[in-house]
Amino acid sequence: MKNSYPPKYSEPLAKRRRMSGNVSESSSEYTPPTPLQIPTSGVVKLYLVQAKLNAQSISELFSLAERHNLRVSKSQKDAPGATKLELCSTPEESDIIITNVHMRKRLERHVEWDLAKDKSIVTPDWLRDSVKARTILPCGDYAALRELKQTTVENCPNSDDNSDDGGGSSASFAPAATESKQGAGFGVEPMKAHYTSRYACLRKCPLICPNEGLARQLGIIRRSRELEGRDSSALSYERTISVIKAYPYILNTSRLTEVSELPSIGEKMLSKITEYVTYGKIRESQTIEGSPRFQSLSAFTTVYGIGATTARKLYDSFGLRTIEDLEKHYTSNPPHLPRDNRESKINTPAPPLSIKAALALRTDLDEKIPRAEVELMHDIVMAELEKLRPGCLSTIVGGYRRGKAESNDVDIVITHSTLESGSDQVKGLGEQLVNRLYACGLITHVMHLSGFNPPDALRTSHWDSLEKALTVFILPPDAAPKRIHRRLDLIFAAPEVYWTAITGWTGSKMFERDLRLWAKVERGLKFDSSGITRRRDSKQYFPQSEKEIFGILGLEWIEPNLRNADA
Ligand code: 8GT
Ligand code: MN
Repeated sequence: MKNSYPPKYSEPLAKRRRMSGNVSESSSEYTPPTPLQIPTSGVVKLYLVQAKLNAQSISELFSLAERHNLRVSKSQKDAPGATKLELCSTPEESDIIITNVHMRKRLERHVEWDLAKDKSIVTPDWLRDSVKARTILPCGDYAALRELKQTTVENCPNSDDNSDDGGGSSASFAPAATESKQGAGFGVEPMKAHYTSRYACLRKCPLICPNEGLARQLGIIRRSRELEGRDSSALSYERTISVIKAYPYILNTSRLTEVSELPSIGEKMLSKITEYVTYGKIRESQTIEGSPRFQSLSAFTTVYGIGATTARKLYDSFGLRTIEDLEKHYTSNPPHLPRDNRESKINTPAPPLSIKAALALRTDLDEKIPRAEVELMHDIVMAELEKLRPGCLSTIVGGYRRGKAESNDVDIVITHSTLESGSDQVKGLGEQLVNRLYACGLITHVMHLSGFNPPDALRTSHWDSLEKALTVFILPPDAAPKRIHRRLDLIFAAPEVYWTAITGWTGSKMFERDLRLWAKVERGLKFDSSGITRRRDSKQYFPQSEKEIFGILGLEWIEPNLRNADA
């Protein structure tokens, strides 16, 4: 196996290898384990940056890379194949770059920065430990450069490291050296929030920020990218917006240099910001806003069940331009149920919200909900719930919890106050409450009703820790002179996951995205609404307050009204 791959070694290395001989002879400290004798199912290509490595190490690493087949992850240990490590001669063709260089400037002498961001860049210990563990270990734990840690995680061939929701674990193979880093925040000083942080969950974003006008103009471009299906560009704008939302000073020309150094502000974003600071507006945002296509696609996607892809199809293939066109179209072409509906385990007499029905309710659903009405809706729902199952607890989450004066919908997390067998009290409650509210005339449609968690090997015992019901609600005739249909989301959480559900549903979206990313990249934890799991050994945490959650994640607690990281 040793000679199965003939890498085109660069001249100096070939010389060094000859000088130092075979690794098993020259390396006194390391005894490689017997290579696994299992068939290969894939190849992971490695490129070794030789700078800052002595001849012996280079030789050792080459030998390790050539001799071993590794499992991709522990969770795939029963898969028939293994992955073969292969050396390659250029960084371009590699999956993983191994280097002892820890400074950007130094690395750029060997690997272009843009290319480096597309790879996992790890220290030599990643290879040594992976071979020892006979598994491709999560690359993020061995990131060679701090500023490339996130992309190293994202590009790691280990699916546990790579997948946001994979939930697998490198468990017992995690090296002792990374123990403290992978801990659950206990004993680790919480990271202080600052507007220069790379993570939105470490930046304080008020509802209205000093540069709100700029955030909104960038928000128009973001929305347009989303409508056109340009998701990665949309995400770049989303990231920039969330950085601007946290910037505590009014932007002017003298601050542009500082802003250019903030995370997620590349050249393109800086030019938009400069344009705004100079002229008070961004030309592209104005052009987009005036564009008939943007106006039509925006209007179409306000209808529940119509996403960006459908909106483009209606515009491009069917030539529709206005909501009236949509109404005609869906009258003559009976609409399919939204995908969500068919997949959800709806077992309730309440009708689903077809696109036709959503069109009919559009003016209602478009109207914002003032805080007082959010509270009234909550009280009415909880009064009905008390009759059905006494002793439930609830928290209004989403934009309301973040202090928004008006919301687009109402999100409520519900649990039961009995800790003992509390999940039995909550299990199946979603369906019962929805049926009761429908029978009372308070719920008119149910779009989705189901357990929340996607199937996940690690979460089999967690099946019922969350259930959610996405519905349309209307106040009773005696409660409001003007009755408007409202979107109401009910999330039912077992008591042990009540607080993670509250944190997971408070938002904003970018804050949530980075909370999950931070947990994974910086703390070796998987955070979501149904709990916190340590990736190394699948240990689960069920914090009983929000501050405890932030503590476990090693983060300064940020109050909900400073989590407004989206435009
Ligand atoms: P708005 O309702 O006024 O528009 O504002 P919002 O309350 O911030 O938005 P939202 O769309 O209602 O979402 C509330 C929060 O719940 C967001 O942070 C979002 O990330 C989160 N959220 C969903 N759907 C789901 C879901 O299926 N699972 C989890 N865990 N969170 C979700 O919107
Ligand atoms: Mn909401």
